[in-house]
Amino acid sequence: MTQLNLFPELITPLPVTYYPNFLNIQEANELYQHCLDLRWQQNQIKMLGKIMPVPRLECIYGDEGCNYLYSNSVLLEPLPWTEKLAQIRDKITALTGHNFRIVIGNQYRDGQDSIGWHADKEPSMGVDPAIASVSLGGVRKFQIKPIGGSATDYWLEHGSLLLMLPGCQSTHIHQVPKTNKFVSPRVNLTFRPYVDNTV
Ligand SMILES: O=C(O)CCC(=O)C(=O)O
Repeated sequence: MTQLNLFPELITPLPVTYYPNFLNIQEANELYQHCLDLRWQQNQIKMLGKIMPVPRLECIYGDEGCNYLYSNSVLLEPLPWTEKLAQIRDKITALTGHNFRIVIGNQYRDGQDSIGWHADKEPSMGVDPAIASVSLGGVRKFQIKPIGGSATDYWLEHGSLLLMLPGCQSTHIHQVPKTNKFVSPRVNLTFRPYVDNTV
């Protein structure tokens, strides 16, 4: 039976595509092990005039010189691609048609590690970037909402890919909230474009 939608403006699709089985279990396990050996660090961020530790570990790999500055405060300078990260980057490009120059890793050691509501609008990614986010390890809640709207929850599974489509960062914000429940450690890899704004 076809359902008549009397309020089409209320059902705007979210600007994301979720691929729960992007990697099979063996590929996901191998990538997770590889990621645990990456060069992680806890950076310091300046917020409301205070300097505080970022509530998660971070790393960055990518093309030489594709430095990433976020929140006007944290500068990430990429190490060269590892073979495995480059393979995953190429697999995402083959699936989605989008190209990426850097990958930023987030490691959530427990439920108190998190990332608050934000959009990824750094000029170094150019206008309307596609951002591809691979999840490994423990499942965490990822929330996304239109600016001023209400949130949709995704439970990002081991080996999944969430593609935030071009335009998403202009209209929506997202977060991985803290939780007091027990959660296993999780690694997230966000593959991002880079444009050289200086030429
Ligand atoms: O960990 C995630 O799934 C999201 C990470 C994120 O929002 C970011 O790196 O900007």
